[in-house]
Amino acid sequence: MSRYNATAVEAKWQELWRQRRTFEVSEDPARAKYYVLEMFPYPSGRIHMGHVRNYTLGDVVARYKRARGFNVLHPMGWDAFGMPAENAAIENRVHPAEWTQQNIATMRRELESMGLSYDWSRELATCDPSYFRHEQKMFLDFLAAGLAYRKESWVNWDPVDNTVLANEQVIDGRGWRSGALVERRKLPQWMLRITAYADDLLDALDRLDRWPDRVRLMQANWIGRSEGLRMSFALAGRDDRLDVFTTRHDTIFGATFCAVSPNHPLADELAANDAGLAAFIAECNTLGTSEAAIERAEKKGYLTSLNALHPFIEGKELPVFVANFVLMEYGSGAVFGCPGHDQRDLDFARKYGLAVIPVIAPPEAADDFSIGDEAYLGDGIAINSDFLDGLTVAEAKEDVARRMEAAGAGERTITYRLRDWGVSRQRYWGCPIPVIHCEACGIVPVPEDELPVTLPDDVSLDEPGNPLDRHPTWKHVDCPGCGNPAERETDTFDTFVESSWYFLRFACPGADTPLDAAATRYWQPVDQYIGGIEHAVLHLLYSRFFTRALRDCGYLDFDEPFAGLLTQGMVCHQTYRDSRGDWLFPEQVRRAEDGSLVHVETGEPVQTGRSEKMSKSRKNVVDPEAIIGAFGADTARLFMLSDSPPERDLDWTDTGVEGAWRYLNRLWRMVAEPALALPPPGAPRPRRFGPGAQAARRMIHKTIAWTTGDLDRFHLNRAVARVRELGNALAGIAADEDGAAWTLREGLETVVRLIGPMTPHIAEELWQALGHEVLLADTPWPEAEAALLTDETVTVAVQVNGKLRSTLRLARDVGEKAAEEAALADPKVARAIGGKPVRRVIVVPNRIVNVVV
Ligand code: ANZ
Ligand code: ZN
Repeated sequence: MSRYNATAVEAKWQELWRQRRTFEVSEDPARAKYYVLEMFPYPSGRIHMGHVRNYTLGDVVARYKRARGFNVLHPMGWDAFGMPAENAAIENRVHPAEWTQQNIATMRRELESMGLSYDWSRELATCDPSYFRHEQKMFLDFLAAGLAYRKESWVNWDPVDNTVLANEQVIDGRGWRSGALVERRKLPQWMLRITAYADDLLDALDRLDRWPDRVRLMQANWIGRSEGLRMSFALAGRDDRLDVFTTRHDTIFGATFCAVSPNHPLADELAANDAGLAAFIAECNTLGTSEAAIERAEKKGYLTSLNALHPFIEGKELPVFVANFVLMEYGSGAVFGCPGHDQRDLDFARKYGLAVIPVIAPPEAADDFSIGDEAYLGDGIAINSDFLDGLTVAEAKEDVARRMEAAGAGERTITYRLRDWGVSRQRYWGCPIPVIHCEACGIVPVPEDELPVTLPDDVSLDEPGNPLDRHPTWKHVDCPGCGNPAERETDTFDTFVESSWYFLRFACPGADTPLDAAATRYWQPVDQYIGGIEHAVLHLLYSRFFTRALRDCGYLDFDEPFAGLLTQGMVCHQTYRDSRGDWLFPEQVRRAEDGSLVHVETGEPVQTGRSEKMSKSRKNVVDPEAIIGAFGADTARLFMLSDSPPERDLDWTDTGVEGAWRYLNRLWRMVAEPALALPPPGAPRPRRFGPGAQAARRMIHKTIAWTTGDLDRFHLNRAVARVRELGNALAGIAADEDGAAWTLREGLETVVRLIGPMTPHIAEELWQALGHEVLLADTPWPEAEAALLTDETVTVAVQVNGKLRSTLRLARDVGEKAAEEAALADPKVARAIGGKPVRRVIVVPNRIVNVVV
């Protein structure tokens, strides 16, 4: 037998699967479906190890479920709009469309070389008009249903390039290209009303019992439901009032100031006559729009001339500040500050010399309680609080809420941290938003028979601003309503819009309508979704919202797009630096004779650093194509699966890869050159099995049961280990036992079938070598024989002439002959027999062997 040639074998089976359309599926109401999906990639250039891990995990699930008899939908496509294509266009003078198509071609070829069981006939790219035309139609339906609307919102504005920047284009507060300090500006933006579903999106998390708890918690925090009280404060010397939102109205007697957002109408009004305030507001607006940036910034305030009147303390006035930490978009854009019980308020009070009054104390310290550097956030009872004194936090809240409501100055409310989703991007390489602006008619939807609105090809990307806006002709159209000259919307969608429904389109990629009802009913929802934890909030939440919005527009009739979710860990690698501290690629490092690591060319010593997530910036990357070229896809897949559980991080090591490669070669020899001449496939089962064969059979069937359970629970590393152990166990079958060769075939076939989902090429090759004509990919999953799963051994007493001489552990039901042989071979029994001829052996199955001499 020749050595295992992974390259030739893998190409052969990939071609055969392709020719036979093995993984292409269609609706079949007679069969149960299973939809497994990996998060589709952005076509950035080449696949990386994170992709390899993600798609290997998905492929194991797909092939396993297929073998279990499910009609498995396992598609792949491309999240093909986005900024990198525009950046590449600027750097390399290549059109974003061309750059994207080239990358898709490269990455498709790479994925094909991994032997993934995709139904490629369903491939889609979101930048294709045949895809996004349906998205435009959905948007128009959202618009009609009030789920899409336009609103003035804050954006990052680059004052030099005169353009809106995405959050990731703001680096340390400056525009990524101009380096100018970024400003906050208000511009009309398209919004999707995700907040309409806030409660439902939150409540339904409880029912997603096949999602990781961590992801559900992150989504719950992101939605951020808060029950509180809207309180209105009278303002000294004015008729209008100040509304604040609080969740801690129990602390009202500890209030020592109020604060409003720099974007609050009151701040605006006061700034008109206060140059200092106007400057302060301008400074706040350079912070950028992200909540994280606001969270990180030093807390600052500006004291205004206003004072709010305490609702319960006659004559007590609270100074009103404009403060950079108050968000206009949350609650009512204003707060009362209680330094005793909020750390931010405490820091603020210390900075501006405001009083700190503790009003909640731990029960045991109620008599003597003061606040130092730390606000008291715990539970307790009210102190220094007049009529509230002695009440618990909950009771005090209730009392305050009731009194404020009775006075007509308060209302219990629920607020959410979740904001409506701003989907406008002032970019070229995205899906055009299908509306027209007419001076007379306002916003006019593009008529459906004019969809899709496609992008113009001839654009200049290397000038600042939005190329669609600058284009000489594209935006000029006649108004569909009145016929007068009008302008197209020049914003395109956030690319998260495309990824919010691609999983739906995979069920009916060729349909004329956005979704085909029958296909949707059959295939949806996704049974198992697999991807990175970085998408825990946005992508997954947007998809959950989109599904609900489509439901309400009559597209489908379910709520949750992903019944099961697996978030895989990262692929990590050790980091290396040279003596100057510059990062080195792994291939620039070798081991010197003394065992130390040195630079391949210079021989200089190399410092090794922690193992970290593979990233180009640290150069700790290994190119999947190089690994697949050298060892084959099965080796890469096996290594990805065997070292860590899927949800944990995985360390990529050369020795690990080599170990996987050696195992596959061992497997090859074990099956292709078996230790015994095997009976033909399907040979009838022998009637008797020797003890070793019987024990091996129990191991075979237990391994089937265990591995099946492991795969059902995603314990894929454990499944690999079990299959490897089974291979070792088969080596223990003695050649001359009853049923030995038959059992060896059963064992080898089982190994091949169980490892099939993980290393499909070598498994397919060995299945053929074992004499099978039906593809392994078309062969059902093995079933464990229940009888072989019970206690495999029994204790048998051995007597010589009626006297107990020894006990043996024997396989249950080994048969009389095997029991007799085992008894006679026992040294203690042999001593008792003392060389006398054996006259008779009486076997009581599974209990006693009596030797008569
Ligand atoms: C008074 C108070 C006293 C508060 C105290 C806290 C502790 P969550 O739970 O996240 O909803 N807040 C309200 N609106 C705000 C805004 N627009 N920007 C920044 N902060 C705002 O937080 C609710 C609390 O956040 C509210 O309760 C309010 O401060 C603050 F000892 O009111 B609290
Ligand atoms: Zn018009």
